[in-house]
Amino acid sequence: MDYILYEQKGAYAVITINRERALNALNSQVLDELNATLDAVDLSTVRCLVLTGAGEKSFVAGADIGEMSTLTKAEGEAFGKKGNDVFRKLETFPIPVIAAVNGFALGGGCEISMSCDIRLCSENAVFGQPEVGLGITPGFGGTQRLARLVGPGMAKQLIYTARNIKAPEAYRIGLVNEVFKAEVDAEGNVVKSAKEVLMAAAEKMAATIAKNAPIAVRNCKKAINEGLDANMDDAIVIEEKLFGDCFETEDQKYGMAFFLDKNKEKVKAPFQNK
Ligand code: CO8
Repeated sequence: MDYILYEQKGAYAVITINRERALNALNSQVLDELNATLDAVDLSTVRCLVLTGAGEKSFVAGADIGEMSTLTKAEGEAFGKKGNDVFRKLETFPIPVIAAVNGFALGGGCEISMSCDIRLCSENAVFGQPEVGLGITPGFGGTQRLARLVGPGMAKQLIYTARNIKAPEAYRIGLVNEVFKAEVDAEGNVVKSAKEVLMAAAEKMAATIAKNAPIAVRNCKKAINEGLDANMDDAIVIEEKLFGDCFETEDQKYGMAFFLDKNKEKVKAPFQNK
């Protein structure tokens, strides 16, 4: 792989989009490699993913403008589909994906972060959908996911104006869950960069998620995702089925037996993904 780094760290893995010279912009090759990386994740051992961009400056500065600049209508639609297919794979990936947004998340960068389950960012993060300034629409799901995440009024304002927003505003409108600052000492020297603090927090969260019963976590993701696309009567049935599905798993039997055990001196053993 030229543009994707993959590192498994115990029960979670970190995927890094590694095209720092172009601020990790998404060209066809990056999208193909990301697709192949997701296909190769060992779901028998990996229980959560963290997605980030290489370097301190940019998560993903969008789809590759150079590559898009000469596309025909048909090629534009095909490029949109390529991105959408990978982003949808991320969104419906069986295990949770945390976006660790380290800087620019513009256009396709904002869109890929919105395909993840959870967004955390560094204090230098900048989000936006600048597409209408380039003569196109947000074509990797931005018109759909931004409206669902922050509401149609705010999404329309951001998309129509093409205005970028900084981390505190992204936090205020609910686009990110938490913003991480650099650690400085008493003299004001940076001890840990915002990216380092962000990655530590994202990986800690991934490890925490990975400790919980894997089948239950996967079913929660499915229930939330599929339920949000349904009316409440259907959504509650989706939840019931996925709830019922957890029973008779070894992890459910073990998790409940451990709680009910009156003699809990022993340490809780890890869940088995069974
Ligand atoms: N595509 C290609 N190259 C890029 C991109 C990009 N999106 N963003 C940055 N780069 C490259 C620059 O060209 C530059 O390369 P070089 O050194 O060879 O000249 C390098 O990265 C560094 O960038 P800058 O020198 O511009 O760095 P600055 O710090 O001055 O500026 C910015 C940083 C503000 C992030 C600036 O680079 C910028 O505005 N980038 C473009 C942001 C943008 O508009 N993104 C949205 C793109 S459109 C999109 O994502 C559509 C998604 C849906 C596609 C649907 C398909 C049909």
